[in-house]
Amino acid sequence: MYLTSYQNTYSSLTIVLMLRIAIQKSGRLTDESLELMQECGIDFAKSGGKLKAAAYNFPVEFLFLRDDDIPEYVADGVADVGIIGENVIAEERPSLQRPVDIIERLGFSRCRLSLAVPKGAAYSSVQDLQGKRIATSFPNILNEFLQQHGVQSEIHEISGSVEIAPSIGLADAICDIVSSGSTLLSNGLSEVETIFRSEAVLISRPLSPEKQHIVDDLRFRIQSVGRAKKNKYIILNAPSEALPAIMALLPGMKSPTVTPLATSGWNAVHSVVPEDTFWEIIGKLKEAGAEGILVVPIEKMIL
Ligand code: PRT
Ligand code: ZN
Repeated sequence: MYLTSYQNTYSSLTIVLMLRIAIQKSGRLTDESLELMQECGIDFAKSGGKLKAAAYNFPVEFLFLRDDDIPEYVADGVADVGIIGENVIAEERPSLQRPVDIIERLGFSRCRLSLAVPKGAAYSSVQDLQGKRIATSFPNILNEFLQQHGVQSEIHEISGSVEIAPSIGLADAICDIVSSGSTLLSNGLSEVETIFRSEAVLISRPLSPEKQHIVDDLRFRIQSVGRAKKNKYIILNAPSEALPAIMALLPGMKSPTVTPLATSGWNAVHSVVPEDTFWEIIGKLKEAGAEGILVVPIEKMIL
């Protein structure tokens, strides 16, 4: 049923037009990028070392690449869009020959780019890095931050194992990606400044109207999946006299659904509650007289 209506929509496009999406071949972004495509209802077979895969039910083709190559491939038109860490596109953007924009934030692979110094080193502000050597794989982002703060440091660009640079005498400080902080800790470093916050993003080059139409459809699906993850569906029982107080706590998508129960004077209330205020609202609902509260995950949420 779904497939039929989909084919009707795209039947003239599938033969001639495919949107090429670049995805990291193997790394921290890979699993969640593929999972997102599946949640968006896009089916394809990814087998072993293959560099390409076409979807069966959506006009896209995946290219599996190293993450650092994705911005340039998108800029050059080898791919149309790509999923990449925001830190990578921010770093590479100044050297791209053609425009590439972030068109959707994807909410996974969150991390931060931070400055760190050896534990015990004197540090009170970024001014303390004046004239110091800083090792990093992100010289452009670091340079911009230092310029904003009027600090001149020696930036040493290294491509990996940045965290060992101070202990081997290569640098006085580092600027690297931090997630849990355990890598810094085990290398005797203290995080002193967060200079950039990153998450996975969808990037795109300017596209023809036909390809843009496919991107718009993809973004619509991504947003529906993202919205669903940020909300919970709740069902509860409430006595009629408690309904005004309960309804005031539950915005729902328009307003809550209220249906009478077989027991007179009681109602079932259905609504949607944002994940971030969920526990607070549940507490208030109980206080207002709600009982038998069921909480159900939402798969897609289409406004
Ligand atoms: O092989 P390829 O070039 O494709 O991949 P890669 O090795 O360059 O990148 P990969 O897969 O490690 O990371 C891809 C993206 O994931 C990054 O560009 C970030 O946007 C995001 N990300 C999220 C991270 C981390 N978390 C992360 N923790 N990237 C790297 N790290 C590393 C960091 O470099 C440091 O060595 O993990 C260490 C710190 O982690 P904690 O948890 O100890 O703080
Ligand atoms: Zn990489």
